[in-house]
Amino acid sequence: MNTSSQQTTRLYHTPLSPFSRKVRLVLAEKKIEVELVEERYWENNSELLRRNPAGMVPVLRHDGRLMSESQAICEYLDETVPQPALMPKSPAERYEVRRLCAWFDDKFNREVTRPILEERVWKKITRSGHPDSRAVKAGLKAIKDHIDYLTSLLETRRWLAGSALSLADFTAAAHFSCLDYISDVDWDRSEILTSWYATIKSRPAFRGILADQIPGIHPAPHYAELDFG
Ligand SMILES: N[C@@H](CCC(=O)N[C@@H](CS)C(=O)NCC(=O)O)C(=O)O
Repeated sequence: MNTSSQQTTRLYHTPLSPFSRKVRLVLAEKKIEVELVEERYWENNSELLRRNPAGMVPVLRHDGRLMSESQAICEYLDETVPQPALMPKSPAERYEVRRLCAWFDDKFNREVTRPILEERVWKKITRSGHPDSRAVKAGLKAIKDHIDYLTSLLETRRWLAGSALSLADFTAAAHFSCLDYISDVDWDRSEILTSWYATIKSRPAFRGILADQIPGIHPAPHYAELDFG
């Protein structure tokens, strides 16, 4: 009998969505088998609205539930599949992980990921006009300050939020990997950030997203290379 809680875990996602990638990385890190279903959220999609009234990806079907909001999903997965742990033990350390997740999902996304992907990827896929070079330039200018800030964190920490690998690293890596697909990260700006990304990118959990091929948008030559920069 196939009761709802025995259903296959399924992720409705979009390949170059940083929020989808964050959930894919966490599922892979925790070795949770998942079936990926690609969602074209920009097409009027009543099924997506039924699964998530906010009309956004990712949506995870898991444990008999339909779940949305990447941070909530990842924290749920971390609580229900505790190993390897992606949230630290103390409230102060967990605070720092959540602060950095919000940094990427709010600020970095607003200033860098979304404008650059919108202009360079989504307009092409949805055939909705030419890239606005001013918006791309603003994103590429903003990423410099972010790289400098992350470099300053990594000067005193092994991982972004402290001494242990955490959800903050996967959240950041999800955003960087989308930009790296189209070669929009100036890795020469920071050796320490490049080394952090090379380390996280070489984890088995990263294999799935490194194999992504978006029709009509070729990945940068170094995108799937483990030794780069
Ligand atoms: N806070 C949400 C953000 C998800 C999100 O913005 N997803 C984008 C794709 S990257 C989306 O589905 N956009 C469709 C829309 O806004 O209508 C999360 O963390 O899951």
